[in-house]
Amino acid sequence: MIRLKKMYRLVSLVLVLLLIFTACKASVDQEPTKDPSPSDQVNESPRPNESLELETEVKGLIHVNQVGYRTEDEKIAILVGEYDSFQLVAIEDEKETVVLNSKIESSPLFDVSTGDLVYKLDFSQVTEPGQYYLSVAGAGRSYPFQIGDNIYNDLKDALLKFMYYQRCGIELKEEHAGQWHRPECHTEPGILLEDNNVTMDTVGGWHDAGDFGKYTVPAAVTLADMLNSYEMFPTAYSDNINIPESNNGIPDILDESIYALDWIIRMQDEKSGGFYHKLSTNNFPGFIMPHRDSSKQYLSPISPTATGSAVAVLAQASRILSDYDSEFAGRALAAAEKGWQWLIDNPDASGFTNPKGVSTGEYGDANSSDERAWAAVELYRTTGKDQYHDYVKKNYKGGLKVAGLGWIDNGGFGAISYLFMDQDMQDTDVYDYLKSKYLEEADRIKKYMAYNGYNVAIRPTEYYWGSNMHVMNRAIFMLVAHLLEENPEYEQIALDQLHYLLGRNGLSQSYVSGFGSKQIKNPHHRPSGADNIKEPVPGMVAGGPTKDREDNVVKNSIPEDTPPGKAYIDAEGSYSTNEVTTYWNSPTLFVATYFCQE
Ligand code: G3I
Ligand code: 9MR
Ligand code: ZN
Repeated sequence: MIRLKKMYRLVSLVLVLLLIFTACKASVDQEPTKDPSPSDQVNESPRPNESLELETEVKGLIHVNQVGYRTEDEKIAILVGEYDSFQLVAIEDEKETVVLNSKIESSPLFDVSTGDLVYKLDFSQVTEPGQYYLSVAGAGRSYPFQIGDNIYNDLKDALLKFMYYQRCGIELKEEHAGQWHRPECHTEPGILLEDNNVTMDTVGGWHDAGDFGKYTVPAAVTLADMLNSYEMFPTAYSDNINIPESNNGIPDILDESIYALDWIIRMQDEKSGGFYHKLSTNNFPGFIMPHRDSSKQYLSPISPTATGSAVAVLAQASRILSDYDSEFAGRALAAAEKGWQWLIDNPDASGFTNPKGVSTGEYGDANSSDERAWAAVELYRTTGKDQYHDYVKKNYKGGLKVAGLGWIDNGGFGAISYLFMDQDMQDTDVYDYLKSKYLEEADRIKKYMAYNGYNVAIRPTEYYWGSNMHVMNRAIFMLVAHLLEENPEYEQIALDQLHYLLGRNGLSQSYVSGFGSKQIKNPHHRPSGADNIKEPVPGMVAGGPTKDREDNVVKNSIPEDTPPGKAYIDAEGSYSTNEVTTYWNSPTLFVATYFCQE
């Protein structure tokens, strides 16, 4: 029986490979063709009284951004399979009007990440604001979506408000949190794992994700995205997303950042200046509400990655906040410079691994050259001191890998900061090197896009745990490249990643709770799972499909031969595909904010 099973597997593997090869060959042989621009397509405006049979049900074959498209933007949907024509239907007061009836002329593309043969439906010429859907005879209809301006504003505010919902140590009052209000949690002092007689006031900060752990590096990476997006697009941020600090004269994104920065400062060891790696219970709790988690929280040892990333964001925060809160800005800089001294005193400190008896999130990373270089750039940009610039000039090639915008590799934050600091502070060699590396990587991503059926900027091999973070970090990367050297193609690639996240993907899944017709409903998020409220907390970005099948729910419910771009399940138990974290929201916030600017 087993031999038969193996034979079957082998045969099906060969068949699948053959299909992929022939289809790939087809798509590679066909130089990636430019989709016919709207003007090329045979677009007949519907003739009066034309009786078009419109599809009535969604069959999951027409993928759209389920929030919508801005009026002047390129508007493309992805269709799976070959069909004749498509109709764009306007919905107004329950009346449906066909506003575009177009032959499908785009060439097919085999998408390796999903196994789909896809066609592009281009309706960019339609700019009239309103509610629409697409209909393709035989392929059903799409989910509805908007065409309009400012259509990403609610998304932007919800992505930021999620950080508030992650706050630890305070009550989330109903006036701010609505139905997701909850009592204060984790108000006890942190206990030093290395010496249980020592406790520290480490109340505050954000729960990392679906768990209640508080981890310095991911918190710092989240803050870097938030502070970068504020530093680059300050006018796009409001003071009224209804958090306790709203309408205090400080943009809410900075108020929310201060809540986490204040906690990061508390994670500093008074004596040595190093930053503790995390504060968590020794094991993950069950699916309970935060205020029900009464287990002791322990401070795991100081680490170079925690210290480097904390120093970096505290130095950056100090320069941004100096006009708003000079006392806090001063405290942040003092902590940053003290932390830098720990880095200098501990050049060979080993990377963090979970101590014995601790099984919560590890965020293990043996290489702190990126965090150290990032810290030096931010300290230099804020203070102008040569000692920091000297470090950068010695270490930029190894430390500031431009693509690193995640919790493991984060030298890219240092590269961005260096590239955008005042010109008179920059060393020409460093600047020229970083800029050329940056644009080289942007062009690599651009080239790859021609071969990807869903215009998503990660390869089939890059669907790791938290793949949506990698997608949105590529979007940040392309926006920064566009800001470095204006290129509308770079900007479009960034927008395509937002389209992907909001439903234009192989599963027609909107990966953001509260947004889109097929939005995530069962995130691996303890408060959403234990609050007896049907709707999850809104504005949360799920990790997304992964190729590595790292939880039992995925293993037991998704067939092994599922292509990486479809290996996702909207199930509470799937923490490797359906958890949420502050540092998956923060890059999405950066990108959404860019496209909300007036
Ligand atoms: O980077 C390597 C890549 O080089 C290699 O080719 C690939 C092999 O597939 O693995 C990649 O490493 C992955 C790593 O994330 C970086 O992407 C690992 O497979 C993957 O297991 C690891 O997952 C991390 C996960 O914790 C388990 O450690 C996620 O990034 C990280 O977001 C997640 O973080 C958890 C916290 O521990 C606890 N709180 C929730 C949070 C989100 O789930
Ligand atoms: O809830 C935990 C989630 O935050 C982590 O990302 C994940 C992997 O470390 O672990 C989750 O906790 C599970 C634990 O690992 C195994 N027992 C079930 C726990 C809840 O799903
Ligand atoms: Zn808490």
